[in-house]
Amino acid sequence: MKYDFSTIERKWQARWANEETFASGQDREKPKYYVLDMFPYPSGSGLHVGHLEGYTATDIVARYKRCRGFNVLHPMGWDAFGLPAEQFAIKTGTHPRLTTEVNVSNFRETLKSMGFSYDWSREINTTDPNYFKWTQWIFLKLYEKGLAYISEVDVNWCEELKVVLANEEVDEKLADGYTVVRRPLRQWVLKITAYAERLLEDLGDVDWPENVKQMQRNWIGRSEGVEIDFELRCHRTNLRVYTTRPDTLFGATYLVISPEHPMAEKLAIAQQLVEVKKYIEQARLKTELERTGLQKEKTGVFTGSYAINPATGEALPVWISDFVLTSYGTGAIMSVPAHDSRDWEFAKKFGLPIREVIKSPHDVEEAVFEGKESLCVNSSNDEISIDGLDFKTAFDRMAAWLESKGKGKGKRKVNYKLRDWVFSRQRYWGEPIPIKHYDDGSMRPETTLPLTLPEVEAYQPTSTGESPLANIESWLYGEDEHGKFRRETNTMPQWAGSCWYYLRFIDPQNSDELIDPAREQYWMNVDLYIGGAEHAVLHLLYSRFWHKVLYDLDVVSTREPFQRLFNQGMILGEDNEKMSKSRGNVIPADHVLSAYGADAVRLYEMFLGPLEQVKPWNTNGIEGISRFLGKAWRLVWEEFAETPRVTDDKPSEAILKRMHKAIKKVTEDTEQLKFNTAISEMMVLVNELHRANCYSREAVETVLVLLSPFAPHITEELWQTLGHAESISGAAWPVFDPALAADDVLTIAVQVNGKLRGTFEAPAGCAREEMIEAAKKVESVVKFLDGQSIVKEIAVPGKLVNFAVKP
Ligand code: ANZ
Repeated sequence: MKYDFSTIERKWQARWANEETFASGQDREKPKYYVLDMFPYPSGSGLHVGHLEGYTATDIVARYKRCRGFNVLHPMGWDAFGLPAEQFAIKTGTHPRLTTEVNVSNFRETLKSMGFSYDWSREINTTDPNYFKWTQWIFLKLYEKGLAYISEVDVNWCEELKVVLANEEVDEKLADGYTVVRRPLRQWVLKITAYAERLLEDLGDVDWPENVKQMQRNWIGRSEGVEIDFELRCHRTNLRVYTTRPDTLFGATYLVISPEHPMAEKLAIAQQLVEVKKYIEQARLKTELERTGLQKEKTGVFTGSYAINPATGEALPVWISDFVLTSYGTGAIMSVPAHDSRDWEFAKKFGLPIREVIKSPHDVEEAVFEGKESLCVNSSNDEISIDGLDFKTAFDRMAAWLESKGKGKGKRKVNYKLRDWVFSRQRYWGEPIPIKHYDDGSMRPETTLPLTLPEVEAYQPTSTGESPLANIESWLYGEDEHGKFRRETNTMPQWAGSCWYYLRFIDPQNSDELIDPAREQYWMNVDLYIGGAEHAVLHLLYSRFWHKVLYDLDVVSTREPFQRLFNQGMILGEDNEKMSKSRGNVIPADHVLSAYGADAVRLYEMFLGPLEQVKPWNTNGIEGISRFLGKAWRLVWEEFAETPRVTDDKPSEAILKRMHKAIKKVTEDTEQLKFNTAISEMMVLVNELHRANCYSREAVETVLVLLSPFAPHITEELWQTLGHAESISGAAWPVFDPALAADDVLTIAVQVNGKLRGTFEAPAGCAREEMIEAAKKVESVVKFLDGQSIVKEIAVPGKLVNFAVKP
């Protein structure tokens, strides 16, 4: 019988679908395992081989865990709101719903032809009103808790197109020659900052890659510092700065405020006013990155005003510069040019004094010294001295002194870089925000959810920057017992739907609740979440935030949603570049699937290298995998045979040992997601069985079960050939016998100058260096080596070690 992958794969895919082989069980006695993919945005260009990497990995885990007796939840769905479908609609008038439907069905088709063991009865789509009803419900909970509010926020406004751009679109539009400015607009904002501390703290409870945790920590950006009030000369108010280095206060030689600081214009003295106004206007036209990029030459303008340094009593000039951010700290800083590089550059450019207050290894006029490990100098006045103190002690002393000073000159303050989350988009293709605005200025939640999208004529935003919903009067206006109202026209960002989808998979059809508590308690947390590193910050932070809100509402019982996270490394094109349409190096999944079949593609994706590594695709490499599948097939079928070649003989002792070693290796590697080495172990085993002419049922069936999570179709077919009526996906995972799996122990002789002086035991396959090290420690050998110098070391693996020595 020949191996015909396409017939076999189609046969089993149909069978799995008909029999709902992978529906998660209702048996709550069983331990559960929830393994989740980052669900895709169904784009028009379809799936490429890179997308399949993570999905193959989770599928192997799902199938492996089923064989180990777990009740497995392995679902798939679509993150289907978003810009591309909307932009296509603007260009062609096609309703985004239609585009989405077509794309979803292509995606689903490809995933099914990969043989992924999803429980398709749980498929969800974020654009389905039955789904987004609950996204809107969560929004209203946030609103009730005061975690959703309206604020004036700067948006990216494109002057020519008269639309608000998403951050992702800004570069593209600038490249096309459009003007983009920042302009304040009324926006919904979510108070994620209220959860900053918990978002940081609970990172301690999850099993995530350290680099992802670190990225989250950096994004949240907690810092401990002091707010210090500087008395302004000729003004009745103080200027409050935020510093993480109160230990450097004696070295503060000028102050800088951001161009948007409320005092900016007020501090400008008459002679400086024109220049100050000009500077503020210019800053408004720059993006945040343009302002804060480290390479950027510092710019600034002097206000003409002065403020008193509380430590030195000196009057410090107050400047305005755009490297100080409005939205961080107090939007004002004390500059210590000797010990902060931005301040140093600024001082050099504008000729401001530089004063060393941390002992520096070089002249601070020549270069900045940012080191914290040095001690304080030049830092004393009549009331306090911190000279000779280290950072931590000096920090505490200064903070305490400032706090104790008359009226409190300073106050300890924890700050976060994290900003509240701007949550509204001026778009059609998103979840409508379910809020009604009444004529008297009050707001009320929509009473019936879901609030669905009306049909519109055109998908273009209005010229005032509102979403196209603002043009649909029949939808927009209404009246109820509270009076006349206008609906909110903003929609939610694409992040919204993906913030909580992992919960809905647990109870996708529930129309009364977001999730049934008993189901939630059984299935949560997600045990393993695999996806791209590009989601290391925002998606994971946003969903952790919502999860914590739901936890506070008693909707979920766990503090964190995703217990273990794994980022797969990207698969590059054959040219070693990131796959992209513009480079023309994309390898569509469908092409390789029809040429080589799902089992070969699955194995090949995993055999490319360690899952976490970035690696290039190489179509030639699949050939080797196809040959391996042919060899696996021939364990059961000789090419022209009409009956399988499998016998009921007991495998030889040597084969049994080989087999149990393989079971051990494949099991351990699979647990650790080391699929490439698990596959090579199976390759070796299959070769050895052929070499030994071993077609014993016991050995062959072991290979089939081990291989089944990786190559489910071929193994399912051969399993059936061997007389099994039930799917191999339910077969018990083989258990290794530690005695058989253990390395053989050999007795090694130790000679000194050719004379036998002792022996020791070592595992077969022990490396030369290890043998030599062990030989030197054998008690009876030691005295013959003592005081001698070894001129030569000889190790014969598995047999002996000989030392040639001279006195
Ligand atoms: C004096 C000083 C001396 C500072 C020194 C640093 C080093 P993190 O750790 O990121 O919180 N800063 C404060 N507010 C700012 C703003 N709105 N825009 C730009 N910079 C701002 O950083 C806090 C430090 O960044 C603060 O401590 C302040 O500079 C600056 F040797 O104050 B520091």
